[in-house]
Amino acid sequence: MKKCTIIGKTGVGKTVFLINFAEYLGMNTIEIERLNSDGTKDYEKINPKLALSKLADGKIHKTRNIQAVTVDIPMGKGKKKIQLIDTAGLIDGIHPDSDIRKAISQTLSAVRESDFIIHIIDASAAGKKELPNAMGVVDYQIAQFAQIRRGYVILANKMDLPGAKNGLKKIKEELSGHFIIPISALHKTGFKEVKTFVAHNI
Ligand SMILES: Nc1nc2c(ncn2[C@@H]2O[C@H](COP(=O)(O)OP(=O)(O)O)[C@@H](O)[C@H]2O)c(=O)[nH]1
Ligand SMILES: [Mg+2]
Repeated sequence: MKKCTIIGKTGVGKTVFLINFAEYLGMNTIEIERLNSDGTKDYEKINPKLALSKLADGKIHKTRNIQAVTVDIPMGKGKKKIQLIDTAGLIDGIHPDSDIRKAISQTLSAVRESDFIIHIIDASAAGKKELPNAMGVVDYQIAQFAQIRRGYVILANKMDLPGAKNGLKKIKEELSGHFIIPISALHKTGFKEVKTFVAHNI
């Protein structure tokens, strides 16, 4: 099964995207696979509404361990199963909490082993700050590095918020050469384009 890893700074909307996109693709229940720091795995089946309230509340580093959801992506006449992997936000510098350091190191291995990378940026934040700061310096470097591999897309999220249009313009200028799709993970806009792009590039 192909693996698609979702990366991006904490709070950009990775978990909301994962859950709402799975729901958009027709998953009525979401099976969440969680990798614990001791290497064991937990499985949980929940509906998307409950998943949203449990997993995405904007708390810093809520997603400490990698969570994966398997979805079907329509491909031509058939469909293909892919695993979407949520990650802990990458942070700059070395975090004092060893659990968070472990989660970040899990993120980096997930990136290495994935067939496709979805990189989410908060376009409303990018409208306010210089891009490397809005994205996080580590994320910014990943974006530069990812330019050399195929299977990489940037989602400019929170397009429903003020300032996001301006942020999107900055992201496009700064990261020209990348495929950039404006979305609102919360309001499920731009999802059709994401589905098409993933189906064509995985
Ligand atoms: N307005 C708006 N808020 C969003 C959107 N996507 C996510 N959020 C909010 O941003 C916060 C962080 O979302 P979350 O998915 O937990 O971010 P993560 O740390 O990247 O996983 C939550 O309060 C979400 O409700 C969006 O498209 N628009
Ligand atoms: Mg999260």
